[in-house]
Amino acid sequence: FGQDATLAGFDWGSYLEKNGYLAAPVFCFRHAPLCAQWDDICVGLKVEVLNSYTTLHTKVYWIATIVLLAGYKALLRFKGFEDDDSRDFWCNLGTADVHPIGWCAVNSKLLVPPQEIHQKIEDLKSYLMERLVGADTLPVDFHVKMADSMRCPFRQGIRVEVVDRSQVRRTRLAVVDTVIGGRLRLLYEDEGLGASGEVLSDFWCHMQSPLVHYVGWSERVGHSIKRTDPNVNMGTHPAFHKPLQDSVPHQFKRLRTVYMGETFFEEGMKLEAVDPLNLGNICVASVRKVLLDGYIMVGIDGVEIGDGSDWFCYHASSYAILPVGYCQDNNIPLTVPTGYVQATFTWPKYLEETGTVAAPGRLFNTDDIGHCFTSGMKLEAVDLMEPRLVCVATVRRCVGRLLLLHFDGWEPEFDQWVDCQSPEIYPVGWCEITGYQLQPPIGPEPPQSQERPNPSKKAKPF
Ligand code: MLZ
Repeated sequence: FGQDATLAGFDWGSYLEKNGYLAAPVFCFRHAPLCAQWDDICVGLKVEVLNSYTTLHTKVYWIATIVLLAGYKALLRFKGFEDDDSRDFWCNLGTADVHPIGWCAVNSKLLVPPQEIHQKIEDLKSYLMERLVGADTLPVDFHVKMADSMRCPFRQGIRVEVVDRSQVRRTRLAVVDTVIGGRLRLLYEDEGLGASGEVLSDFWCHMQSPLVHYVGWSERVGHSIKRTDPNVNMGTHPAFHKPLQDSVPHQFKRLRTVYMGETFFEEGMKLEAVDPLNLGNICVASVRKVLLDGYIMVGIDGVEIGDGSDWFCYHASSYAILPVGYCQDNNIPLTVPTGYVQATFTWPKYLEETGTVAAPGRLFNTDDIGHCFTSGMKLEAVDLMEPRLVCVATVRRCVGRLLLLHFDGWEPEFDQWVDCQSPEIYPVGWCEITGYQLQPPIGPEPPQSQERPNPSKKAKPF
């Protein structure tokens, strides 16, 4: 499964232009390469870019102006075309042969205008001087910074603890097989290989994902972990060839410290939580167990299997746990336990009936941290149910720090709530830069139905 957007003929530039879509700017994505530098990248900047409108045999460059930005992609217009937009072209600032003004001079490259303009410009030298002195351009270290921000502390053969996709309440030891753009392809170390040595199942996540941890984490916080079956041998797979190396805490993102003193989450307290197996639903939920370091196990009320196998671990600072009443206050449909009706469900009644209390609101990380996403913006987002797939997506709603993402061309059942700082969402053009495959929209948008995702339809885990 999975398609390659480029092979499928998908092109971000024409997709956005044709439909008048807006892309989320790079500076919205804190973990994304060049995020910190992006404040200075704007429409009007001038660059030196490869000029392919020439019959010369050597590579030559010409000056262009950014006329539009979409994530990492820029719509460029060569100097000399001025108001003529017929030759505008998209290029990815992260990958293209595009440089700050002055780069050609320093690197002994030729600045040659496209044929047509050449005839119009009498004195090239004074033309360039006039137009370029003091022009805003890319920072000189743009490509160096880009390369820096692509560095990653993970490589093949590093062991981690990661959620077990067949039983989400526990973790399992896995080994990094591939790293692309900070996303890790993980192989469970006792999954076994197929008859011809092929991998039977893998798991993808970004290195900053809350689902992946250093070796020893589960034991430390009291999370359950599957014991590795010593009889399974992965030895023939390249990821297992070299001696494995255990990952350590500093390779992972530090979570905000929470104080678990006098008042913290307690077993039985009620809350609202994003259903880990149906990320478009926010449900009535309970704290099932309190672990260490600010982690809690949460169960969705009414759908629990009963043996705790579908409990899910969330950190107290997670976007995915919310105080009771959050959905109502924010006009989000709350998924209620079977036997209840959304229209008549009220928290006070439910708490009374179940003899439980709501988790105190101050324990939740619902502070408005501020972000610059708005609904309608396009981006590249991981389908967290099939986390290998990075897809063309749209921000459908923004509520506090939560974003409801829609996958273009897919039914609304596939929509997912994510954190605005999720490491699994990327600016337009990220796949192209990292060499990750992008999933294009499948067909046109399905007709907008009024129906909500059906809470009883359990998606398969991840
Ligand atoms: N196996 C799945 C893939 C869905 C991927 C959707 N991504 C937005 C299906 O076809 O149902």
